[in-house]
Amino acid sequence: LSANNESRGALVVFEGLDRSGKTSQCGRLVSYLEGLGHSVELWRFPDRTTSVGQMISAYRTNKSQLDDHTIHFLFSANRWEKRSMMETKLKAGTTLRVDRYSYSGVAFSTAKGLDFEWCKAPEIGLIAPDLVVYLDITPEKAAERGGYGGERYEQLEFQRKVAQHYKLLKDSSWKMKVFCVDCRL
Ligand code: 2DT
Repeated sequence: LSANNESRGALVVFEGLDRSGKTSQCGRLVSYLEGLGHSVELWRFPDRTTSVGQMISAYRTNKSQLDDHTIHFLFSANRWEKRSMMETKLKAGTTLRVDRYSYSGVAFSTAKGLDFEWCKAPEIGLIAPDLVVYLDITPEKAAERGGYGGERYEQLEFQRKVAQHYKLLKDSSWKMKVFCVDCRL
C-alpha cells in the first residue's frame, strides 16, 4: 500500500454508520494480515484511554454538555495526541487498522450543521490513511441490526444526516483513497 517505503506499515481506516459492521470487519482483516505474517494493531477513535478520550466519553453518554465546536476539537485533539505513536508504529512496519478517523470527525460534525471547511481544518497534518474502507449501509438497515441505543448519536434521524454527509465527503475524495463496501443487502 505504501509506494515509497516497502517496510512501512499501512494505515487502513474503516468508516461507516454505527452498526455498519466496522468492528467485525476489522477483526477479520487483522486475522487475515496476521496470517500473512504482518504485524498488525487494531486501534479505534475515539480512544477513551487518554484524558481527552475521557472527556469525549462523558459527552457521549450525556453526562456533560459541550458546544458542537468544542466536541469537534476534542475528537480531533484525540487523534493528535496519538499522532506521534501512530507514526512510530507505521515506521516500525506495523500496520494499523483503525476503526473511525477524520472521516467520522467531519461527517458527524457537519451532520450537526457545522461548516465543512471549518471541520476539515483541525485534521490537516494528521497522517493520511493509505486506504479508507467505507462500509455502506442504509441507516434503516443499520437500525435493524440490534437497534440504536441511548447514546446521543444513535438516533435514526441523525444517522440519516450522517449518511448524507459521509456521501458528500466520499464524493469529494478528501485526501483519502476510498474503497466502498456495499452492505446494503
Ligand atoms: P463508537 O465509539 O461507538 O464508534 O462511537 N465521532 C467519532 C465523532 O463525532 N467524531 C469523531 O472524530 C469520531 C472519531 C461517531 C463513536 C461516535 O463518535 C462519533 C460515533
